[in-house]
Order: sequence, then structure tokens, then C-alpha cells
Amino acid sequence: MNDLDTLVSDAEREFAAAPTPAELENAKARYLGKAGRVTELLKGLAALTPEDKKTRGAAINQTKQRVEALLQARREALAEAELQAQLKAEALDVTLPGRRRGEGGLHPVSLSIERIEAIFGSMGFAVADGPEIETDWFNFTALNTPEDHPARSMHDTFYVEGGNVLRTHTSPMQVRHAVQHVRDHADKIARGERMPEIRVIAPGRTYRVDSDATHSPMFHQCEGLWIGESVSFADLKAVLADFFATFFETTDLQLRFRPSFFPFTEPSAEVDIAFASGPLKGRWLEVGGCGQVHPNVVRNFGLDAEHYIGFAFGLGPDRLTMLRYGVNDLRLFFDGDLRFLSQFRV
Ligand code: FA5
Repeated sequence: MNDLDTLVSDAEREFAAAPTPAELENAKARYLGKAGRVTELLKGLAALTPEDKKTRGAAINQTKQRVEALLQARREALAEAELQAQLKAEALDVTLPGRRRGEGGLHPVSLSIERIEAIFGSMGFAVADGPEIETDWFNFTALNTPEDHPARSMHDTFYVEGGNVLRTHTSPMQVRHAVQHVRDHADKIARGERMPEIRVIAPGRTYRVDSDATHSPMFHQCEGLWIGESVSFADLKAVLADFFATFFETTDLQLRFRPSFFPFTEPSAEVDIAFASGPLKGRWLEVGGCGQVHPNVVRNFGLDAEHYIGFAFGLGPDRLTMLRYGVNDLRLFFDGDLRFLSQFRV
């Protein structure tokens, strides 16, 4: 083996031993770089006779090409190895099952509110919506609630800036809706014509400083108001009895109107229900308040209290949801635990 063949086989060995492209480039410099072995050989040509220069020069050039070819082959081999490693690392198993996106669903209380709206809708009640930050007038004063009423206390009510409150019940919607209704029919009323009855429900969020198994600081109520010329307490009982039977899909429940007091109704009652059978048999739970609308409130609607009469109620959709699904702590609905909430997905 002459010196040139030795050089080629040295280069081949060193290129093969370079495990990365960077190390291969270092090995290349040792042969083809400025001070590399091939370059040094070319420099040595200067000392030869013209005749020797020709043959030796041609031989060195050939050696250089062989080294370059080896280098190129090794470069390609390294690039190919890198590609294969990358493909292996990023291997896609097309037989794996796809990742499922979490399915959403309505909150159980929202499901109840949808149900409440549908049932009262079938009885001719419109649905109204109103602000959760209320003025003192709508939340208390217009509802005949005196300055010293305990509901106004800091212990019961969340006050916000400007003397406004997070509404403590949906009853302010009685006034807001009735005042608008009276305004809409002012011409008729002025002419002494019959005003269309007010028949509305207003579901929504309400707030009180309350927290136990049947009370949450943020909860829901659904107000109901029916005002006409001869709407009686008997109508109130019939409407609520009908509602509960439809909501719970059973006539196997007892309804109790327990005498109570609200400043905005007279007479007033709390509504309790109990199931005559099933897991909740015999347990009474208060689900709302109700009564004949107080004449002072009818006047605040802008109506003649001698002429217009009717009833109002405020139901607790959270409590209805507890009963419907047999849940014993109402706060579970608002903890945001998906393991609990997803059980109600329909
Ligand atoms: C009222 O809020 C009256 N505005 C209801 C009313 C309307 C009476 C119209 C007359 C005419 P009460 O405070 O009882 O009443 O609340 C009504 C219902 O809301 C309760 O029966 C209960 O079901 C629900 N409720 C009250 N506080 C909470 C609470 N902290 N968490 C969950 N539900 C509640």
C-alpha cells in the first residue's frame, strides 16, 4: 500500500468513526482543511520536477476525490441515520383510539329552570329577566319592606357601592315587570278599558349571607306574578299544585301552605312539599314563599289597588333540584366538581 492509499484508508476509518455531523466535519478538516493531509501533499508538489509534478499531482488529485467521495457518503449515512431516529421517535400509531373531548352539559339547576319555564309557559306565563345588582327601591322599598326590616341588615344582605344590593330575592322583578306592563298599557288604563293580565315568571340568581346544607350564598329563585281583576288565593294554590305535580311527574306529593309573613303579600304563606312515597317520603322541605300581593305594592305597580288583585310567589329552583335528584346538600351544586355535576348530563 503506498502513502496515498494509506491516507485514503485512514480517512475512511476516521470518517466511519465520527458519530455526528459535527465530528465528521472535524475529521474532514484533518484531511481537506488548510493544514490537512491532502493539502500538505499538494503543497509538497512545489519541490518536484515538472515531470514528477504531473504524475504525482494527478495521483494526489485522485486521492483528494476519493477522500471527498468518502466524506460525502458518510455525510449521507449520518443524515439518513438521524432521519430514521427522528421517525422512530415521532412514530404515529394510527391504530390508537382517538382522544375524546370532554362533553359539556347543562348544570342541573339550569335543567330545572328550563323545566320551570316550560311548565309555567304552558300555563300562559311569560318569562322576564332583570338585574342582579338592584336598587334599594326595587329590592326593598317598593316591596313594602320598612327601613328596620331584618332583611335589610348587613348580616343578611350583600351591599355594593352606591347603596345598591345584590338582589336578595327575585321579587324586585314583580315591580320592574308590572311597572313596564302598566306603562305599555297606559292608554287603555286611562280610558278605563281592561288591562291585559300580568302573568309572568322571573327566574335568576339571588344572594344572601347564608350557608348550610339547604342555603347557599348565591342561589336561585323563580318569581311568579299574576295580577288581574279577580285572581284569588285559590288560583295560587291551583297553579302551584299543578306546577309541582308536573315538575315532579307525580301526584303522589303533599303541598302545605304554612301561614307566614312577607311585607309585600297579605295573606302570606311558605310552601312546603313532601312526597307520599319514595326515598324522601315524609320529609317536608320549604320550596318557596307566596301570597296575595299587598295593596301598597299594587299601588307601587301604578295600579288601582281597589281594582287589581293577584298573587305572587318565589320558588327555590335549587331546592326543587335537590328533591328531584335526591341530593342532600345544596352547596354541592355550586362547588364546581365535575364528578358530581356530570352525573346530571342529559
Ligand atoms: C322570599 O325570598 C320571597 N321573596 C318569596 C315570595 C315571593 C314571597 C313572592 C311572597 C311573594 P324566602 O326568603 O322564603 O322568600 O325564599 C324563598 C325560597 O328561596 C325559599 O323557600 C327557598 O326555597 C329559597 N331560598 C332562600 N334562601 C336560600 C338560600 N340561601 N339558598 C337556597 N335557596 C334559598
